[in-house]
Amino acid sequence: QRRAAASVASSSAPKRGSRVVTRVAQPLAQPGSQSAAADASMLARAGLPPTTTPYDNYVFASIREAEVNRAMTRRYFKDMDEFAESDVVIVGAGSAGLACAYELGKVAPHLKVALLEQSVAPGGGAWLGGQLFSAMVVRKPAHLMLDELEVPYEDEGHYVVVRHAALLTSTLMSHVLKNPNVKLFNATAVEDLIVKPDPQLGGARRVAGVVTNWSLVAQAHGTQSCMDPNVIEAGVVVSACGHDGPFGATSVKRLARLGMVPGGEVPGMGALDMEAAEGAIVGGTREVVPGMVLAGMELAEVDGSPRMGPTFGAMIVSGRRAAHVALAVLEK
Ligand code: 48N
Repeated sequence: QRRAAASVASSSAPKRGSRVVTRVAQPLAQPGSQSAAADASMLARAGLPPTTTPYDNYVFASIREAEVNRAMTRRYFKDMDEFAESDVVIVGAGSAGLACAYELGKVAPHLKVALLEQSVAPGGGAWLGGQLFSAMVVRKPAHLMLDELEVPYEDEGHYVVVRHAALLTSTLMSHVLKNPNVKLFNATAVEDLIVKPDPQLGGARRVAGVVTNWSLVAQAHGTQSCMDPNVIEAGVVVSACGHDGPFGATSVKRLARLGMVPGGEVPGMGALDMEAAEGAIVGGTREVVPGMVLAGMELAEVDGSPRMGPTFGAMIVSGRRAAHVALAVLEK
């Protein structure tokens, strides 16, 4: 039926150069194929000459509402079941989290990666670039990732500029989401950590997963009875929650409250110093506590390293580096 519908639509398209004649193809006798009649009567009512587009008299295959429901919910709940135990949980789908998921998909595509993003849309600060000025600066040599992703840019010598931040972010995201072993759970907040004593560490505590909830529930805990959170067990957690916002630096704040941050206190990110900041973030990307790797700007919270403002090379490279650190943790 689908093929028949397509052939009806294509045969009604006028041949190039022919007099524009709108032949109302006989719509397939299918429930809901109202577009043909709608096209003709709408134009007649408006007294408009018939127009001809490749999409005139378009006929969809029929569908039932329950089919759409099941097509979505079956897959979502299957994913929740499958990713209840993930090799890697990445908290935050901003530039660092996405770059980490991308790198894992490249070097270890067999690993099950759950990517958790509290917003409805992933991307974090990279989605819009700095302050809605949509061009994105990436300092060399981090631009090599853009070559790999075939994202066009303008070369300014020691840095490059992507004309719209969303071009980089959406391209990176599409590569990540093509990997069948990566599942993005968006609108889903990590609101706590799973922490257990690790016999291999002489009983010292290790991060072993995350506690999640719908973001709106996580934000409304104070007003709602506690809607029970969900949990995901992980071989290693990579946290890239960024440095501000209602959910910013979630993991660092939780580690601090649990008394797990090495040195005991969280200095918070330093003032802006673009020149120094990016190297500090990439160089500092590491397993901060057993079972948890920090990447991107969340790391600045625990190291006190300076912020860099709207330049994104360090986020990309920190995320990629975090992937390799996470692999090393899994191999221990
Ligand atoms: O973009 P962010 O905030 O974080 P990064 O580290 O990926 O990139 C940082 C970058 O955007 C900058 O801040 C730039 C370079 N500016 C620096 C500066 O000097 O100001 O992405 C973090 C993502 C966001 O999408 C959040 O919504 C999400 O993580 N998130 C969470 N998702 C799930 N659960 C949480 N608890 C959570 N917390 C944050």
